[in-house]
Amino acid sequence: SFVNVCEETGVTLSRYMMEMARENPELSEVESIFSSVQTACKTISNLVRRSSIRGITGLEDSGSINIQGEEQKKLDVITNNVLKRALQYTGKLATIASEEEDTPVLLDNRGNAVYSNDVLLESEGRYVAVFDPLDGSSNVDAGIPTGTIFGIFESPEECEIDLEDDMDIAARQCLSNTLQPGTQLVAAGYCLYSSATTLVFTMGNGVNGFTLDEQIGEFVLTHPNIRIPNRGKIYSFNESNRNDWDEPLVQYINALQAGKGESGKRYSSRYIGSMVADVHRTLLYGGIFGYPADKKNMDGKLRLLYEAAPMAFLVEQAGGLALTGKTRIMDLKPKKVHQRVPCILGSRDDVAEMRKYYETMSSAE
Ligand code: P6P
Repeated sequence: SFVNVCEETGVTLSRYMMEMARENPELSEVESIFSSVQTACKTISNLVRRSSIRGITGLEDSGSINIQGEEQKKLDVITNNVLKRALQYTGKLATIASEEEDTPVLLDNRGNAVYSNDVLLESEGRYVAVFDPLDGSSNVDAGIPTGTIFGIFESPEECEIDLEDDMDIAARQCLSNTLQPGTQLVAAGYCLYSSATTLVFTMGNGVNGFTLDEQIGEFVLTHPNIRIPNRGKIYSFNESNRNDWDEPLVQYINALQAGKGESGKRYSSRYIGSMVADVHRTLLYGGIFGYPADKKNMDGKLRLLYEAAPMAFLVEQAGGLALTGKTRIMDLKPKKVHQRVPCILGSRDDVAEMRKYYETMSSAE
C-alpha cells in the first residue's frame, strides 16, 4: 500500500511527488496531475494577489451568470481557464468538471474537448478531475482569503449513457464519469490564497501541507502529517441562517454558546465565509465548520462533488469527521454534477457531539 515519503520540512513538493511516485508506481500518473495543479495554483495565487493592480477585479464584463445562478467574476473565468488548461494538457485526464462549467468536459490526450453533438472520440485519460477554481471569489475584491478545491477520481472503464436526457452523447458520457462518491477519490486537496499560499492535500494516506516560498517559486513542506485536534473551541457557521436551521443544530450551537457542551467551555465563533479558509483553520486549530441544511436550502449551499467531498476526504484523513448532519458525506454518490449537500465537518469529538443532537431529536420525532 501507500509508502509515505520523506517528511522533513523544507522538502519541495516537486521532490516529494517524485519520491512518492518512485515508492508508489501505481500513483505515478497522479504525480503529473499534481505537477499541473501546483503550477496552476502558483499562477492563480499571483492573479489573486495582483488582481487590483491588473484591473481584473469585479464582475465579468458580459454580466455572465454561471450554472449556479451566480454572477461570474472576472477571476472566476480566468482561474477556471488556468486550471482547465493545466489539467487537460497532462494527457492523463478523461474528464474535468468545474463549478464554472455547465457540464463536464471530455478531453483527448492533447487536451482538446472531444465531444460534439453526435460523435464521441476515444479519450486515453485515466482520471477525472473535479474542481472549484476560486472558491469564495465573492470575497476576493476585499482581500479576504480564497482558495482552489480539487479532487481526482479514476475514470471508470465504461459509462452508462441515459438516452433520455437532451444533452449530446458525450456530455452524458462525461457526466457519469464524474458522478462518483467521495470514497472513490484517489486524491483531494485545496490551495489557500491568504497571508501565505498553502497547498494541502491527501492521497489516501494522511494529509500534508506545502507553503509557497515565493523566493524560490516552489511549494515546500511546512505541515507534515496534519492531524486535526480531537476537539476544538471554535464553531464556524453563518448564523444569519440560524432561524432556518434544523432544530438539532440550533440546540447544539446554543449549548456551545452557553458553555453547556461536552467540553463545559464556551466556544468562540469564527466565520470567514470562504470555505477553504474556514476548513484550513479547522484542520489546524480544531473545532467545527458547517454550511447546514436550512428551511430555505434543504441541501445547504456547498456542492457535493467538488467542495464537500474533497474537503470531507481531507478532514477524515486528518482524523476528523464530515457529515450532512447524520450521514457520512463521502458515502454520497452525486446524482447531478452541481448537486448541493449539507456539510458539517471538523474535530472528531465536536462533530460526534453535534450528531448526537440529530440522532436524539430525530429519534424522538
Ligand atoms: P455564505 C463561497 O461563496 C462559498 O461557496 C464557500 O466558500 C463559503 O463557505 C460559503 O459559500 C459562504 O456562504 O452564504 O455564508 O456567504
